[in-house]
Amino acid sequence: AEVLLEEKLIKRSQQKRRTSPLNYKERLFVLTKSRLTYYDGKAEKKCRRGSIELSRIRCAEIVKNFGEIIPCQNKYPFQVVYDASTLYVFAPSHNSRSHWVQSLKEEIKDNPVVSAKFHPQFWQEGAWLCCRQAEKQAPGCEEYNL
Ligand code: 4IP
Ligand code: ZN
Repeated sequence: AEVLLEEKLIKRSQQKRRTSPLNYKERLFVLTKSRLTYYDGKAEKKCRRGSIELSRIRCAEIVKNFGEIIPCQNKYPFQVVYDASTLYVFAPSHNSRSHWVQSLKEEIKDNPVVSAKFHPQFWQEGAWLCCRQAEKQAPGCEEYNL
């Protein structure tokens, strides 16, 4: 498939299991018309670690940060919300993040699953920093605009 965007970015583990570690990994992100996929570029053979069907994405947006420490090298976070998960990705520059968020928004704009609301800040240590709700699936607290 045609590659719309491709760049080395850093991602936070999605912590899908209760026992999942919280860590940050550099991955090669590839956006096509149908999927957002990330690969381990350091592996001997480029190895696919995760892939999200664009039709399942409910929200793609920057993450607002008010001075919380970002424990990885890239300081420009954005979020990809799909199914019951949120993937946090960290871009190396404002520009890079804008490209990713704008491209994702363009590709998901006709998705029936797009959310009316979202959380503008991180889910961290058991609560949303934006609204302090302590339930991961709690409804978004800010209007989402594509
Ligand atoms: C892994 O930690 C990696 O961070 C995975 O990221 C991540 O999967 C796992 O989270 C997490 O447990 P270890 O490498 O230390 O085992 P990647 O797939 O990029 O390697 P995600 O879902 O974030 O891709 P869980 O919760 O999915 O298991
Ligand atoms: Zn919130």
